Amino acid sequence: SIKKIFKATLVGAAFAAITSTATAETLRGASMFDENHTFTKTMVKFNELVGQYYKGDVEFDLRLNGEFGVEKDYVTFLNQGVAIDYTILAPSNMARFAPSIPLMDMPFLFRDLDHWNTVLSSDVLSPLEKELSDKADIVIVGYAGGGTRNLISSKRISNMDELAGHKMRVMGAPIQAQVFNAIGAAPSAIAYNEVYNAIQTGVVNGLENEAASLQNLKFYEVAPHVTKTSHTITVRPLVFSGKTFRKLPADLQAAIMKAGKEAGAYGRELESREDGIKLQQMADAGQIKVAEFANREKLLDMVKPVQDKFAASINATELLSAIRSK
Ligand code: MAV
Repeated sequence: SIKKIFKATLVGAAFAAITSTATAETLRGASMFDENHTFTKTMVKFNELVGQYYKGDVEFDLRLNGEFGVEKDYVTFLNQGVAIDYTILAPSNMARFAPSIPLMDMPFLFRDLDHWNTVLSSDVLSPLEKELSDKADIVIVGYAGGGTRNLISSKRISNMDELAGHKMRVMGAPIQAQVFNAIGAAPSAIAYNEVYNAIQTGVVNGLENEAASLQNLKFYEVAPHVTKTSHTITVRPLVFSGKTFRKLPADLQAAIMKAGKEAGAYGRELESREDGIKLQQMADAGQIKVAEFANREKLLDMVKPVQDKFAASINATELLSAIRSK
């Protein structure tokens, strides 16, 4: 609020007069969605918690509705330390900066929500966090996510025959295209903010996404068929630019780490609980038609060798077995 900023400025100015250093920190965040999406709610929660845990002055400037672009832009901004300071990112949108990070959101990585929860409440992913920090200068402060990704298409895709040659958009990481190729589809990497148009103009016939984002961005208007392949349970790190993070006072860094864990847990609980509810809401409103995929087990068998090969290529064979055996 203006009042709060004014107050913070006054306090800052008075203090600066004595020490000539202290001013209130303003941290800018970005969401591709409006205030109803779980990512936005998770970041709002994060802002509140940091405010509680930090004794000094901190302001948050969270920009919504893709004002700063989409995740592939955010990752560049965080890497360079420009435009924004924090956001929530799909690991598969960070591949350009840290090739191994998409391992954490490979399709068919998690057996079910219990497995996903166990992995995210362990520290098994820490080698990937380290690589992200070393190579991309991006710090993971918590884990949101918890949506289940399904096929979303303009035509019905409910079995292997209908999937064969199906033109669909995937996220930018090569492993995503490899997985969907392996199951017979024809994937192409398209920026998220171009997907709606690409479907409308027939460049592709669909995408894969989770209920929260399907509902928020209304992809169902051009792709009303949802096929429950349930191929991915999302892992969505809440991330900071290392360049910003290092400049912050130690007690603010500590508040961010604590708030990040808690806001992430809040977001995971919310999104995983609402996932089925949102699908039902869209079905009830006549926005989507939901079908089961006839051969889900078969997809799993086809994808496993692709996962193994990817893990081997990034020296993460042991890590992949550690995740699988959780
Ligand atoms: C969903 O909106 C989210 O999982 C988001 O993190 C991804 O970037 C997006 O899908 C996508 O498919 O690119």
